[in-house]
Amino acid sequence: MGSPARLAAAAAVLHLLLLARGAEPRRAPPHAAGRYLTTEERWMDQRVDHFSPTDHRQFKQRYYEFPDYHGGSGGGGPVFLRLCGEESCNGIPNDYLAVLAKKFGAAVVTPEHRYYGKSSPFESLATENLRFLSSKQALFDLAAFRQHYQGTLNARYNRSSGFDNPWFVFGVSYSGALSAWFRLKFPHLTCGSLASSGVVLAVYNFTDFDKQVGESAGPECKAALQETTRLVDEQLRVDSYSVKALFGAETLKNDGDFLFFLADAAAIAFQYGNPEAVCSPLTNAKKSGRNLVETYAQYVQDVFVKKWGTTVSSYDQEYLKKTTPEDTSSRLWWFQVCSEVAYFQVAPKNDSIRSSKVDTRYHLDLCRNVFGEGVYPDVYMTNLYYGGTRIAASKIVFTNGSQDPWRHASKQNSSEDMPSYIIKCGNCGHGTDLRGCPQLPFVIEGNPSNCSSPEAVITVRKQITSHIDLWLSQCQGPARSW
Ligand SMILES: *[C@@H]1O[C@H](CO)[C@@H](O)[C@H](O)[C@H]1NC(C)=O
Ligand SMILES: *[C@@H]1O[C@H](CO)[C@@H](O)[C@H](O)[C@H]1NC(C)=O
Ligand SMILES: *[C@@H]1O[C@H](CO)[C@@H](O)[C@H](O)[C@H]1NC(C)=O
Ligand SMILES: *[C@@H]1O[C@H](CO)[C@@H](O)[C@H](O)[C@H]1NC(C)=O
Ligand SMILES: *[C@@H]1O[C@H](CO)[C@@H](O)[C@H](O)[C@H]1NC(C)=O
Ligand SMILES: CC(=O)N[C@H]1CO[C@H](CO)[C@@H](O)[C@@H]1O
Repeated sequence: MGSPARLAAAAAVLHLLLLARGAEPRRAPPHAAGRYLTTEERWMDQRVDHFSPTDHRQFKQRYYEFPDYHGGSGGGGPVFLRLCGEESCNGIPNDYLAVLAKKFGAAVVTPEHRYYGKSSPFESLATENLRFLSSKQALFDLAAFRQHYQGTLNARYNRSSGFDNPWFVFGVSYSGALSAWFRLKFPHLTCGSLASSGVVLAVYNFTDFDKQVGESAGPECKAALQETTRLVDEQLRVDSYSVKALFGAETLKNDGDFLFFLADAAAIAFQYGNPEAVCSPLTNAKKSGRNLVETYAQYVQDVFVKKWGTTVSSYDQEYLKKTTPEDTSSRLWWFQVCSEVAYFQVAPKNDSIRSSKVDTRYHLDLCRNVFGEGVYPDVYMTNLYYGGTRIAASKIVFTNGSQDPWRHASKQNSSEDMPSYIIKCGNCGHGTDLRGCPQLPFVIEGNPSNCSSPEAVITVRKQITSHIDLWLSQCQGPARSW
């Protein structure tokens, strides 16, 4: 992640929640038929600063609603609050959540995260204007949104204003963390949460990310990736322009940006369930003595950039500095990274896949260069506020894909009140429970049939369903349990 979510897409675009580098979401998806349940925009007024007693400014927050499956007498069925994360929110994706909504007779609503897409309080994203961009403000938006939408439903069904539907919250990746944190901070507003690949632990030096890439790759592919990194580091010293040009990335003047781009190109393959896309060509090249750097460059250009829609500029600090960029998500996510959650994807001291130049210093320099002096991720305070993996809440399901480098920032141990499941398979990545395998290109309904173990996905989906069922049933009436 960069961003936990990121995809762009030339042909495909998905709306995955991606965390990939700082998190760069990728480009806005085309509205291909079937990819979304709805793309019809709605709006609500939201406060710019929920924590100031004197600042009453407002901004327009975009959202979507899909009531078609809503059941229950007089529209009393559940409402599924599906969170959008660090990217433009272009509709309600037609993935496994749609299947769940149908099963439970639930309406689905999705608000866009503040600042992203069309929900920005400011036109200029100068650092000064980003001071209201935080997970804490975003959670308060969600609480206000939840009440606003409940009011809309009550009016629609001519109900008294005190009526409350049972709500359940869903999110993947950063929005998976928000989903867990929402249940933590506003337990009276939701019956439970699903935190799919929810990155609830703010991590400063996130070396486990790179380690997981190595484990997911397996020994042979890992060795080929490491040799490629070594060769690129060497060529960079000799003739940096030529090696960058080979990857179509000669616009990246900063060597760190270039090396991060290459590191992410490998990580994203595992994150989104396409290990063979990078491992097959590299291990074949190694066996047949073909040039590893050229082979990797071809993967980066043809697959990472063209097929999956990554933009080189999203790795360019000169681009990230722009305060009115066309793609706002990269700058915005980096701000969240640099001010709140870090997840610095640094090279481990030993045995790393990525270049050792992608280190803590690189990340701190980026934060300073892009946002100015004084923007620094205080992960201690973030984890103090939410509890990290020791989050003290209840009725949250955590799910993680076994191959996903992000899973080490999620809650992987299980307790009765907060079950955690690892979906184990060769291409189980980020958000596999909702999105299937692979996630690039996007598959409608998150079909598990191409997961290397469809059973693993199906089993976890059954477990998720039974938790939702139980917690919704415990949520209503005066005997409600927490
Ligand atoms: C709500 O009341 C209005 C006006 O009395 C009526 O036209 C409408 O059909 C009612 N809607 C429902 C869902 O009962
Ligand atoms: C992160 O890594 C850097 C460089 O290795 C080190 O100086 C620093 O102490 C580490 N910080 C934490 C919080 O682990
Ligand atoms: C570094 O990694 C290699 C390969 O995994 C391992 O054999 C070696 O013991 C490690 N060294 C240290 C100091 O951890
Ligand atoms: C849960 O896992 C974390 C790290 O993954 C560990 O620090 C903690 O002790 C574990 N808690 C329990 C109750 O096992
Ligand atoms: C599954 O993979 C096969 C090829 O292996 C492909 O033809 C098919 O479209 C894929 N199905 C899904 C749902 O991705
Ligand atoms: C519930 C579950 O599958 N827990 C496993 C999660 O992953 C860790 C290792 O990362 C295992 O130790 C747990 O058993």
